[in-house]
Amino acid sequence: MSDRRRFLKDALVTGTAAVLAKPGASAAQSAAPEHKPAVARPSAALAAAETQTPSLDEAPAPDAAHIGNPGSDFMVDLLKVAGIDYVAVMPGSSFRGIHESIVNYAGNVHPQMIVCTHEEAAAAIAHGYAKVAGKPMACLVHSTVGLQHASMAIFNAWCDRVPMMVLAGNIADAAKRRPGVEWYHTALDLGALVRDYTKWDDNPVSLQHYAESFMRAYTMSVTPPMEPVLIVADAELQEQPIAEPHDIVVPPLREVSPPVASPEALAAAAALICNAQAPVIVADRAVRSQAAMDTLVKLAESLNAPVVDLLGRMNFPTNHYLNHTSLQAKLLAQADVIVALEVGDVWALTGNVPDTIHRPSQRRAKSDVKVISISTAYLYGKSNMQDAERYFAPTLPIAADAEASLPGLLHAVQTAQTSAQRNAAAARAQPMREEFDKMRNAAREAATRAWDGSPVSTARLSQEVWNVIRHEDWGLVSQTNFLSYWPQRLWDITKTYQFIGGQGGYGVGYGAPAAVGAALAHRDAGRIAVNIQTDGDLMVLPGVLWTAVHHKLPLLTVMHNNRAWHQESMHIQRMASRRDRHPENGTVGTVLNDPPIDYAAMAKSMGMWAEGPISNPADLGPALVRAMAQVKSGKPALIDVLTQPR
Ligand SMILES: Cc1ncc(C[n+]2csc(CCOP(=O)(O)OP(=O)(O)O)c2C)c(N)n1
Ligand SMILES: [Mg+2]
Repeated sequence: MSDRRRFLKDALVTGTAAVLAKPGASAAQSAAPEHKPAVARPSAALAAAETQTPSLDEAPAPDAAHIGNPGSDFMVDLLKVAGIDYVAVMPGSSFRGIHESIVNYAGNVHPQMIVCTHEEAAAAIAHGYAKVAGKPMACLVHSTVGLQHASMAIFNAWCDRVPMMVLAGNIADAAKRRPGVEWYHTALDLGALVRDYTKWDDNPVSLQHYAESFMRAYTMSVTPPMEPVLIVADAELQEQPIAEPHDIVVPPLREVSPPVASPEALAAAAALICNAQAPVIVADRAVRSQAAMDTLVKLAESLNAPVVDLLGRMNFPTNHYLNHTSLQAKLLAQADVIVALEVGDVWALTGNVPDTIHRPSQRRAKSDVKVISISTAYLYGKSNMQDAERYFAPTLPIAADAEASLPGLLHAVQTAQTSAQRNAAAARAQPMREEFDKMRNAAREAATRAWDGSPVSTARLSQEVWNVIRHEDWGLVSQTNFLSYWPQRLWDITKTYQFIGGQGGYGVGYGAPAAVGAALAHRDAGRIAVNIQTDGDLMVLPGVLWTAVHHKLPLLTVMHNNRAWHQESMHIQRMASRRDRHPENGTVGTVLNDPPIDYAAMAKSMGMWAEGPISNPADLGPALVRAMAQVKSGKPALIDVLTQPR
């Protein structure tokens, strides 16, 4: 075993400080690939063209191949130590050192490259992956140009409180930049491009600095509130041999315990909750694990309190009699105590600003309602991006991670409850069950209304998809706000991994790549993934279909193809109606039907099995069965369905 491999194994097994041993010339050779490179070597001509140099003399010097023990091998070791299995990449020469190290030094496993056709896709894939895998992946971006492309997806992940390691190449030393492109692909302060929506970033100037900053960044990213972080990997650091390997100390990777609510705060919360006549629990980005979902179920059951799932995460089983999400407005209006768990917009639980001409603030809750808010929002925030929502002072604000605080909250409630309160809670069970049954039946009834309609209704589409996945181990990897939440209203979604929430920052273009990232994590867990995919979203980054095929992901994509950015049609119609001018012109600039897009042909062109467009709802079930056969054999498939707007 080479010294380097031993270092890595020690660090992985013990997590303790390790000193990088210097491999000599022979050791450098023993770090040669265990696996053949996954990509063909570029020709000198290609390399020169990529760097836009006028002469082949400027192509990478052959001696680059003989630099043993390059810094980028060490950078890849750090990814291994952090347990990062995948790095999403669109190639770019500012990180060619790391790219080559992943391919040849790591053999393209742990980490493996996920090949992307756009950096925004790379970051959004990492976003979707983290929400299923429960750990971050990395994306590697090409300095100024790559980071700007990735920025939209980093923003979504930041709004969504999702961890991600963004690594960006750069060439700090001006004297080492070749004339031309390398100057454009360097920034003095690269992190400034995304600093408004990353938790932390650094631009290390030595490998020791890199190691420490990498560990600091990783630790901050995975500590609630979880957020993307950026490390700039200087090209010189990547490409030069490590000068004094003995002197480099890899700091240990230590998990930080998340902030937990104090027993006093939880006792105060429990007293309010147990006294309530009409308590309501509202969960948003609260639940990350099945254990937390199970604890939330126990908490709700011990109170027989209805739960409103705002679906930032999959917080509460859809088939549980206390899931009263559809009754949100009525419940919040009647509540005397609201328990808000990682709710992004706590103000909106008691107030509203309607989309009317004067936008008056309105009250939607009782004037004396007591609000308990457990949230990491009290611990972290940035100024520029206005994700904080309107200021609200709850009765009892608790600065803590809801998931980590749930066991304590359950315990506090069970301890505080008097027998009279227990009896009052027990008496709520039957009415809650009846209300739940009424709600589910009403949803089924509503779903049948446009059952045979063509184009296909979103309810029918959702039900047909449910029919083909319900007996599999599956995960829904799309947003359901575009579907009037039909999956939540009709399906039994009982595991936290079966739904991943939304974009975070409502940036369109997240859906398709996040589905691919989530499908990657589901595949590793032996599950299939299903994505009900809107058309406007797919057109932002259609290249992710290729990535899904390239990496053989078991992902069923069902197009919700309403041939429109339909939400925007509605906005223009609303404007025109308000101004008393031609609402029928609301489709100008908001539809995707001239020419119509053939998504099946698009998918096939990238090697994906596909059918459609389907407009007769009776054809949908059999097509889905055929598509599922593909997916179950480990390949992605797409069905294009012409749908009604929502
Ligand atoms: C990056 C970005 N650009 C534009 C918008 C505005 N926008 C919100 S919804 C939407 C339409 C999305 O179309 P589609 O995905 O087909 O969903 P549909 O509205 O048709 O249900 C657009 C363009 C946005 N949210 N994000
Ligand atoms: Mg659409």
